[in-house]
Amino acid sequence: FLVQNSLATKTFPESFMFGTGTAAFQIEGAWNEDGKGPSIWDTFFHKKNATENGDVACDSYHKWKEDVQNAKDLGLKFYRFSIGWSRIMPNGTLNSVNQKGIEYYSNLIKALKEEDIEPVVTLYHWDMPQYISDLGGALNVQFVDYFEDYVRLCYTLFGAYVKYWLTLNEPTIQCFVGYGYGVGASGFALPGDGLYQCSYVLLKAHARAYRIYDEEFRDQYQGKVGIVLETNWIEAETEDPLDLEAQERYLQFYLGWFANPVYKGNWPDVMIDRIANRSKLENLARSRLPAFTQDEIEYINGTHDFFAINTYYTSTVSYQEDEPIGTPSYSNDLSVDASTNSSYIDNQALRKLLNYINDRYNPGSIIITENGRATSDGLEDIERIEYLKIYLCSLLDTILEDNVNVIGYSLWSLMDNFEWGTYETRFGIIRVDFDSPNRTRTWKESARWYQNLIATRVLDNSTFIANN
Ligand code: PNW
Repeated sequence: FLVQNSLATKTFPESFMFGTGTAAFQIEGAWNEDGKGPSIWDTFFHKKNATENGDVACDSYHKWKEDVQNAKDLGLKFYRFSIGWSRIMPNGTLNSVNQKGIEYYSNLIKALKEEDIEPVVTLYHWDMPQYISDLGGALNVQFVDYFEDYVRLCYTLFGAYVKYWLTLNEPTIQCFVGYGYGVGASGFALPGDGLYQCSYVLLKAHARAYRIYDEEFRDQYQGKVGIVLETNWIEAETEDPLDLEAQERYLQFYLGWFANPVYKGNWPDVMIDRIANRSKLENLARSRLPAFTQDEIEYINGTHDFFAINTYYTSTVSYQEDEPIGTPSYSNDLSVDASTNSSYIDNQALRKLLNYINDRYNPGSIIITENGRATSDGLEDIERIEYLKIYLCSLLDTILEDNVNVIGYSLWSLMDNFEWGTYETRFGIIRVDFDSPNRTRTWKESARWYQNLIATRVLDNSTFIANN
């Protein structure tokens, strides 16, 4: 398809913030160094005896100065990274606090501040301390208390420097992978119950983290706190009302699952109703979706200072008959026919999604905390640049034409990293040589392109005509 000429050379507002993102487990390595305790992802790959694991990754535990230098040379306004809970609290609790781990993040944060790069800190990007998982992890509601202790320590230590806190990264995926379908840490395959219990506990944990900041730190530090949610844009296969209903149901089950409790109060009605009905038909005494009390609904509702969204692709959905009652699972509860083609780049996806979020949840401001695509190895990553142009063009239309208040964009990722099981899936704008003990970093074409975009704020699509 053609990118319209009218979209050539549009300018990002002066206040718009460009950044890149990473996550502790995916880049740090040094999995047991200087007192760090194991996280569930360390255990997961060690147990599997996988050939690939996060033991060294990009070795950012040792090479963080070079990473900060790259962030500076790119001209980033902010750098999103995560704190490894088990690096600063080896068993996840207050009886083990690791000074060396604290030093690592203090040094990183201070170096960023010195270069005028805003640290945007994810408190929890899936790497739960193993001991907390042994106690039940996100299936044990006491997780909320452990999380409180951890986040309070982070706010206390780093609150003077950090103005943007992200409580949880993509709880949806964590609940799917770790507690629903068991394909990642901690490996629980409980598709009809576990993932809902996980979501119940993680929402309470997020809300607690937000409230703690509000009550104990906000006056002093004036930072902002939010949760990072993720969804593809969901497109209906046709304009048929049944397909449109499937589209909306999917969005409610996927994005609304976490967004509704935080931005409106309680689970989406369609989830409450459908899961309750199916549970009844399964002869259960109560719904597999745990009920929030009125107090809990109010405690969780409003725990946001912005809407942080990760998005990568478009999925297409169409209507299907409800799955028969039998094996309880999220996907049977949802009962839509969905498919994703990750090589198709939809030039309207981001605009539609951002407008949907704005209309539905009215969050005041939106930050794109992840967007990007993987390419095969190499420095000439033209496909990445094409993808970025299309998504950023869509983003600019949203800001300039639709007046949606999107305040920042965090490209995933600063560098190639451990994509939760493989080093082949390369999301970085900087190449990492995983065969070299130095983990040598080399700028790709896209890094130079992004550097230029940040410097000029001008998105130039004139050289970009067609794709696919
Ligand atoms: C996100 N999906 O994960 C994570 O936040 C990152 O850690 C990860 O590296 C990045 O996206 C790239 O994959 C996702 O299946 C994993 O829809 C899977 C999905 C979405 C996001």
